[in-house]
Amino acid sequence: MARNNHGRRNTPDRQRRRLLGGLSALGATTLLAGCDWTQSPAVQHFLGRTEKLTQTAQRLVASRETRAREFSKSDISSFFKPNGTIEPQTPAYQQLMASNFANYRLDVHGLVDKPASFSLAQLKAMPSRTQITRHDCVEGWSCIGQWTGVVLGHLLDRVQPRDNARFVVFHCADHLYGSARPYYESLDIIEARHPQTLLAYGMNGNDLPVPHGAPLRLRAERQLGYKMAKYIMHIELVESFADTQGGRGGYWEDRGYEWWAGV
Ligand SMILES: Nc1nc2c(c(=O)[nH]1)N[C@H]1C(S)=C(S)[C@@H](COP(=O)(O)O)O[C@H]1N2
Ligand SMILES: [Mo]
Repeated sequence: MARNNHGRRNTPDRQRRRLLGGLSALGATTLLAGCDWTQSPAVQHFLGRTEKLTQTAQRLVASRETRAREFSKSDISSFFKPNGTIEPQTPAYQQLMASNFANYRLDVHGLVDKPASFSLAQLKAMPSRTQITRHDCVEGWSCIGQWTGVVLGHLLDRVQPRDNARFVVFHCADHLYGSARPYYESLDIIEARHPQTLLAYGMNGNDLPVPHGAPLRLRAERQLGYKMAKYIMHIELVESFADTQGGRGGYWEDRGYEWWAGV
């Protein structure tokens, strides 16, 4: 498996340490405050709950760090089913496609200190990762494919999200089923900074084909297929979804699907 992990990964670790530090500080304060009254059933109950809370939080943090299973080349599906939009019809996308995406630029904006715009060549020059993973669609089918792309965490380091940036929103080119507004999706910062979360420009060793989201699509390997936005045109960092389309964080979420779509 080709690996090229230069992405700075100290930031999520720092976040995790801060959270765990905060939790143990909470525990310590509770214990320090303890005198005889700590023997009362109510306080015992509270302490028990605090401990349970700490365990739950730790388990949650741990599970959010687990990696999706990676496969070998021989596992790659001979046919990977394209789903949803397979070729955006907007004039803007059609023009990009006609020039083989030479004029494509990815804008990153919103709650960032350094908004930026990247060409495909610039994205391809950034730290990349190649991974073979299984894609699970809510419709019940799965396919295994190999993806190559920029580690999203690296891109975030470049634009420097502000402290109040909680979600990364991916705005796409296509209007699925003729919807008035384009497809969009979102991840929280933890999922966005997961080492297997990529903005992929390559599939199975070739350029990402149009049916699979050219020139750039999300791979968030621990999530269901609908989270993995294809045809990404710009990326926005936000504090909440209140001002984005239906306000639920994604095209399908606005139509009733779960925002958290962990597999
Ligand atoms: N822009 C956009 N992204 C999208 C979709 C879409 O219709 N438009 N469909 C989603 C769904 S439901 C799935 S299963 C995957 C399909 O990816 P694939 O076409 O590479 O199989 O893309 C997801 N991302
Ligand atoms: Mo899907």
